[in-house]
Amino acid sequence: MSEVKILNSPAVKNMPWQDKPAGLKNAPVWRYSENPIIKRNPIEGVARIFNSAVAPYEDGFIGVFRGEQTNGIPYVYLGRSKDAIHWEFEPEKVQFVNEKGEPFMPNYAYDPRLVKVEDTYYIIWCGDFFGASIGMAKTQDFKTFTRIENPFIPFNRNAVLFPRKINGKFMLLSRPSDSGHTPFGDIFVSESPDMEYWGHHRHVMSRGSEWWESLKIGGGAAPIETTEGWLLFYHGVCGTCSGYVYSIGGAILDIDNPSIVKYRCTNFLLTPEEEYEERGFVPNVCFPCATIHDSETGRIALYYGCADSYVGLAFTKVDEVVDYIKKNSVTNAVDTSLGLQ
Ligand code: BMA
Repeated sequence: MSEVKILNSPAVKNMPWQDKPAGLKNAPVWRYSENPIIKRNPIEGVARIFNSAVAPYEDGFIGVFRGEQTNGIPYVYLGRSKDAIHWEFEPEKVQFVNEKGEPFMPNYAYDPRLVKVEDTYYIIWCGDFFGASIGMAKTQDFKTFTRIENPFIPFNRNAVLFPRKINGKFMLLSRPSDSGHTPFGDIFVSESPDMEYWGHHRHVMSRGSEWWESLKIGGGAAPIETTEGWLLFYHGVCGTCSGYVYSIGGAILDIDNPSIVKYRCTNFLLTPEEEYEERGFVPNVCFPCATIHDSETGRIALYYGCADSYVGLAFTKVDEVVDYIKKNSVTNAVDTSLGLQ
């Protein structure tokens, strides 16, 4: 095994973990035996929680959760946990305000990500800005959630922030789209000096290199900084005669120029195969949104939505997963370029 290390990330006390089961085949990513960790009807007025993001906070963990309300509209709910497995949710949805502190609620919000950059936590979601688009807010205390400018005009359905500035700029992965169940999509990266003005857009990687990701791809968890580059867990979608199938893929991006893909795993890392992934509100969905990772041990816990119905947890180790991605890497000239055209 190589000596790949997680960089610029603290050790995590109470890291959620389960050892690799004997006889695991294929990618070195294994499910938590008690999955799903969040089941149906978790909050009064919320039928399902899935596609959600968590982070270490104070002496435990905090998360922003996609709660599908009983009126069918998705919103963001806050949850806290001591062990990152058992979660307690606030009964009310997150109350967003504008810069003046006045209520400023999105019409709806789904697939939230939670990323700490320096001393601020950013929440990024898909919402409505005259069509599907990216919404953002910031908080330092998880009491006040202040909206910041929408980074892009419509349509864009999937955005993930890097956990530190690169060359002095905030960096955001996103997937330009249409407003429906978009049947296409590649990952791009954009940079900003201030989290308000976004530009220098670059193409990162395209759908289509493998069958399991032949329709569209999108950023998943915030990239993890490692000695080999940014480790990205993303989702890849293929179309079948009974609908889309969402799997989890892995790639490693260049540390200073993340539009350059150094390695891209030709195999999926996880694909729907358990009952809670294959059966639900939308069947056959594994949708990664966050990791908790411990720089001391290299352990990674991956949080993913299951069948638009539950939250699942899977584990891997940074050295094993990076080795697997490198060993099974297939890139093309578009992936490995700076992404200008
Ligand atoms: C995508 C997003 C996800 C969802 C997936 C499968 O377009 O809307 O929230 O998990 O479809 O339904």
